[in-house]
Amino acid sequence: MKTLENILEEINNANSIVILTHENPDGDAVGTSLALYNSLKAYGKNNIDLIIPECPKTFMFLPNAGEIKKETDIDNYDLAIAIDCASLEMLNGGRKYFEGAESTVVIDHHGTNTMYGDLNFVNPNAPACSEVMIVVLNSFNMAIDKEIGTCLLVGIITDTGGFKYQGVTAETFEFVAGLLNKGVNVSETYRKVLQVKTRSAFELARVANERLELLDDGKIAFTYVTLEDYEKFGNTYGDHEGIVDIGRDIEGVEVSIFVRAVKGKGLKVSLRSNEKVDVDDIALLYGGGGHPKAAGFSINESLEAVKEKVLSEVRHYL
Ligand SMILES: [Mn+2]
Repeated sequence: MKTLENILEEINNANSIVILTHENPDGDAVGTSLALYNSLKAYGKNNIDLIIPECPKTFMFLPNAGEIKKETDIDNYDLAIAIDCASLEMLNGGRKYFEGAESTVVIDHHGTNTMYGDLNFVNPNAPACSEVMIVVLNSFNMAIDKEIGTCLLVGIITDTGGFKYQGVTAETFEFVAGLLNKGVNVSETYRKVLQVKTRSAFELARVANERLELLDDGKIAFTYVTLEDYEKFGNTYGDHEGIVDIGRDIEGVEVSIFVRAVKGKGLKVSLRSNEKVDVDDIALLYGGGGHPKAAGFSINESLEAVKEKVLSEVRHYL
């Protein structure tokens, strides 16, 4: 494919490369960007940085995760590659590196992607950016070994909720079969990223559980956590993962809404839907994005005001 040939040419021509991903990074963001980082290093690219300001602890077991940087003082990389990120705004802290780079590439799977790179390789049908990356690495003839495969698997299992979301395809299992053949340990990786919870994450989920309200005849689930909760339990990045699914998994719920406070950044609203509502339409109204059944946005207003607004939007679509 021409776009991929052009991307490889940019990689070959670049002396310095930076890899970036979206704010509040999840397993797909970290796993896919780390897979690319490890692949490009194996390819012989030594002057390369992977910048993730707030990397969740859960993913620190991945190969070379210790090399992830929070920031650098380089503002003019030859090439910036954004992974799993739908828009320039969502790069957040990474935006300055992207804007300062000589050339830019976007590799993603969000239907809401704004095509903000010089070159954009986006497949909205892929349930995880990791799947897009497998296609990219195969086309570059870059070998996927056990270590890189483990990074990619983390992306697939987190973005598909452990192979259970609607976006999963036969290809998803074919990709995973390929990773198994490379020696990737699926059950161990699955347990580490989807099942084991830190104590602080458990405490946060317990509070969210207690506060969960079922509204509109049980069609809408709503819950939230505050900055005080985070302080009380000593939570770190990523501890909220999975809380929004508590509501979605209750029988009869169509839309699950989870609001959490983010220090210095107002509120982050996560939306999950079962069948009737495409929640990315709602997220787009507030400058966010995502997928039809999983989306989110940030907003700087009081919890009560946000709750009222989001509920009225959801009711409109129900
Ligand atoms: Mn993703």
